[in-house]
Amino acid sequence: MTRRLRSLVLLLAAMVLAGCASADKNQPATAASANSKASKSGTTSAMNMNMGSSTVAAELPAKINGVPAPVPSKVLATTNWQGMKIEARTMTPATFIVYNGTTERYVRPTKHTSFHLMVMLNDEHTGEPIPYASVWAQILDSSGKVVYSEQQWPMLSAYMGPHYGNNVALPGPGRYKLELVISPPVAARHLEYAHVWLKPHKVTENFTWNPES
Ligand SMILES: [Cu+2]
Repeated sequence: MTRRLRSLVLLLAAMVLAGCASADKNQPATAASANSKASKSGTTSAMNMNMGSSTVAAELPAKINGVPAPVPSKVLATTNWQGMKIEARTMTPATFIVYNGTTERYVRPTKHTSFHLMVMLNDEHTGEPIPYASVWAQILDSSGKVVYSEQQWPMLSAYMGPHYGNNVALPGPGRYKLELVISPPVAARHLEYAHVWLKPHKVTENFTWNPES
């Protein structure tokens, strides 16, 4: 009798433990599926707001490895090329490290640096960054003179995600023209990316640079 009772208690304990464990395991999956259901159906907009952008923003720490988040200032261009979302924007000047496999070089902003140029290439359907492309950026002043012309580094950032960028020094405030040349990603592709981004693509956009604004 006592033996039976003990084994029953053990069995119950085991069931409770197993139940807890499986509940824990299931929780993220359940929450995730609820998330996707909510966002797909779009029935509860308040829920969507909570689970959407605000959640992402709340998850970002103020500092990562001692580095504070950069401050975005201005969108210079945004366009779509065969399902690739192209966005160029300025950020506060940034220090970054160019690592070539054996040596590393720090690139620091100077007093002439106007902003950190970031070009983001993302899949329009999934939002995933598109790597292995290359980006050349050229900036012309209002008289048509080239004041900046450089290849953008493929860059990694915890805050901004993978992007293409560089620090840019403009001669001063004024009206400028940004010209980007996006070259096709050099990579093997799954079939959903067949027949797209096969030739270099040019993006041209005018912008005004005013450091005070
Ligand atoms: Cu960057």
